[in-house]
This record gives sequence, structure tokens and C-alpha cells, in this order.
Amino acid sequence: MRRTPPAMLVALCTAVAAVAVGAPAAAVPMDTLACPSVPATHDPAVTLIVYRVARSYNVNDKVMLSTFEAGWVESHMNNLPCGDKSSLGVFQQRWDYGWGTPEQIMDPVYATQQYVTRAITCDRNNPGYTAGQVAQCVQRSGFPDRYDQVAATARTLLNQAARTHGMAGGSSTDVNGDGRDDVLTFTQNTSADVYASTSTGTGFAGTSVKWNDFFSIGGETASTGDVNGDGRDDIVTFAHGNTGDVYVALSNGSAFTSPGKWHEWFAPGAEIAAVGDVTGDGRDDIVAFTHNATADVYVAVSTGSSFAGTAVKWHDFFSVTGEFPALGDVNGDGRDDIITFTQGPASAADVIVALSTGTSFGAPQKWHDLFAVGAEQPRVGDINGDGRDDIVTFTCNADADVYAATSTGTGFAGTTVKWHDFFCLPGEFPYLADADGDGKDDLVVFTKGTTNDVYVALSTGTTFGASSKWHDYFGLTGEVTL
Ligand SMILES: [Ca+2]
Ligand SMILES: [Ca+2]
Ligand SMILES: [Ca+2]
Ligand SMILES: [Ca+2]
Repeated sequence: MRRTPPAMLVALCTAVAAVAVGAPAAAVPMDTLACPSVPATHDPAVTLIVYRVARSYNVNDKVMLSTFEAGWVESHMNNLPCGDKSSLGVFQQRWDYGWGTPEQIMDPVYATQQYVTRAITCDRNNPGYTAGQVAQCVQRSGFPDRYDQVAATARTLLNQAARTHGMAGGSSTDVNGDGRDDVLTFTQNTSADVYASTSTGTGFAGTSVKWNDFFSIGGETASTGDVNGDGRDDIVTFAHGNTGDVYVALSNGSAFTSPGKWHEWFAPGAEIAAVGDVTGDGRDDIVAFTHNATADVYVAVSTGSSFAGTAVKWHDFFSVTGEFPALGDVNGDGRDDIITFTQGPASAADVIVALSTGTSFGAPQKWHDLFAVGAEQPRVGDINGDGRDDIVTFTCNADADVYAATSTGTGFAGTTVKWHDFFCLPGEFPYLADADGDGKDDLVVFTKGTTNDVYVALSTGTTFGASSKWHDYFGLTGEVTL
């Protein structure tokens, strides 16, 4: 448990490096150029892929931080096609030192797998190491102190990636089809359990009621939706990575049964996935936002037993990098529309909508010009029960304010209208759901942390009432709660 002195660490890693040196390949498979310069800023797509892959190994916080420290030091989190000697990629791995082929190393999924598996071993064998020492143990750099020195930057990037991974925000969830929304938690650890707690109208019932015992591992996007149209919400998980697999487990009213693959190539890599009924046939479909400079939006429609065929592009420029995409039926025609919160400062915190036609999303329209500023947490739901989805934003800071703007069918009305003045503190996860089944979406928050409580504040149609505790142990830190 004792920290290894830096000198010893260097000696150790030098020795490991010497052992690891193999005979270089006979021919250089591709040009390995010295980089003319390294970008000053990170590539958000690479950063999100690194986060998702590391989560898929259930890494602890130290190994996760070490991964981001190494990625920042080596490439500023960019997939560099160049580097020192034969170094390539986000972690500047060397094809002639046993890290894989150049093509493999230039795949950020593969490169992260290579880093993380070694880091897990280093951490296990040296429990006293700092995150930076774990990074050095893997990277064997000539500059061993650089990793710990960038801890603050690495932590910031890590938090940003975690936030981006959680975007789209999910949708309210009625797993037993009684008209009252329930709560779910995906543990996303090695057990990958899914627990549900059903609403009684005044509380969430049951503790540790497992509805599935292996669904959605870490780094996947866990979501919900009624994909077969039987009135009960099912669970959907997006694997991302290089497979783009989408799995579904249907609700039978008391469990999620027999997971099956419903699509083979959807929302890979750093794309953002969401579930909603964009065609208006009563079955929820899947939507992917590429969330990059191209900002394409793809849809695969539910047939009731799969998501059909190849994903179809429904919009070619919506929700660029850094924005917060979401789904909701904002005009009340029964088809879910796409929404993006630009999340800039107050001068650039717009809400843009593109309405579903049933076969595509129409032209983007600005529906609000001051909503969900900066790092606020926006959500979409029908809070006044008129059949049109509205927007809600949570500051989730010490003020814990909740603002809302209601849909008129052609815009969101209300600026800085506070619907609750103390709901969602830092570290908590806010959500909208019709917990009491009166047709109006209510506030739900998972406190996580040390208490793991679930609080609800019911909508009156014009405000949210007092908070009350609906469950006292549900949804732990690190779990995905919906
Ligand atoms: Ca229910
Ligand atoms: Ca269903
Ligand atoms: Ca609509
Ligand atoms: Ca409404």
C-alpha cells in the first residue's frame, strides 16, 4: 500500500520496457511522422469514446483518471496519425513495441482497450500508485511526472465526457403499464443488474426488486421505451463502440425478459442515442445524433420485434458537438420531435426544434432563446398535461432552482419562470415522470451519494409542489437511473 518513490518507479518501468521490446516488424506499414503540432484542445468524440470504453471495463476512479491523464499528455485527446518515433493515436502507442498494428492503434476503441487493460493490472499490482503513476506504469514515458501534473485538466475532461454520455436524458417509464411512471436503475457494473420500483401513486414500492440480471454494461447508453407498443415500457441499450449493437428486453409487467439484438449498427462510437415514437404508430423507435460537425440524425423504426433495416437519415444538421439533444412530442401530434439545447451563455442558450413529419424531421425552428444556460440539466416532458411536451431545466447547484417553459404548439412560453426553488443539488440526477398518473409530468430526483433517496415533487399544472421522499434507497452513485 506504500507509494513507490519516483526513482524506483522509473527503474521498474524501464525494466518492464526492456522486457517488452520485441524485434521491430520488417517493414514500416505506414508513415509514422513526427507531429508538426498537437492540437491545443481535445477532440470531444475521441474523449467520449475513451470514456465509454474505460467504463465498459468497470475501471475504478483512479484508473479512469489515469486514462484521461495519459490521453491528455500524449495527444491532448486527439487521434493523432503521427508522433515520436513510431508512436500513434490518442495514447501514442507504438506498433513496433507490441501495441498492435498501426491500423489498430489508430482505432480509439482498440487503443483505449489496450491502455485500460494494462492500467487495471498496474493498479492492481501497485495499489499505492497515484493515477499519474498508473499512467506512467502503462506508458513508460521519459517524462514520468507529467501525468499527475495534468490531473485537474484530466478531471475536467472526464466530467465533460460523463455529462455528454448522459445526454438525451431518457424518457418517463411505466414498466407495468398502469399509467403511473415507475423508476429504474441499471447498475452497469460487473453484475449489470436492472432494478425497478413501481409507483403506487404516493410512493415507489419495493426494494431490490430485480427485473433483469444482465443488461447494459458500463459505457452503454441505457434507455427505456415501449418498443412493441403493448403499453409497458421496455429497456433498450446501445453498445456504441465498433459494434453499434442495440439490445432490447421486453417488459412482461413484472420483469424484463430474454434480451435480444434489435439492431446491428446504430449510434456507434461517440454518437448520442435516444428512444421515442417518431412515426406515431405507438411503438418507440431509436434515434441517433452524430453530435459532431456533420450533425446528422438517424432513425431506425420499430417493427414491434426489431428496429428495421439500415438506419435512415431524418435530418442532416441538428445538434452539433456541445449541444444537448433530446426527444419529445412538442406539438402534440403523437409523433416525437427532436429538440436541441445549445447550452451556451445567456446570450446563446437557445432551444431549437425540428418537428417530425412521420418520415423525417423538418426545418429547425427556434422555440426559445434563453433556456438551460451552460451546465444546467434540461429535460423534456408534459408538465401541464395538455398533450404537448414542455421543457424544464435544473440548475443542480446550491440554488437548486427549476425553471420551465410550456409548449404553445409553436414555441415554448415563459422565460425565467421558476416552478420549484429547491430541487436537485450537485451530484444528484433530475428527471421528469408522471409519478402519480394524473397526466402531468412531475419532478423526480435521485440523490445518490450517501443517502440514495428518491424525491418527487408533483405538478399542479402551473408549478411543482413540495418535495417528498418516495423511496429511501434506490439508484446508487455510478448507476444509471431513469
Ligand atoms: Ca407503472
Ligand atoms: Ca412494451
Ligand atoms: Ca410532434
Ligand atoms: Ca404541455
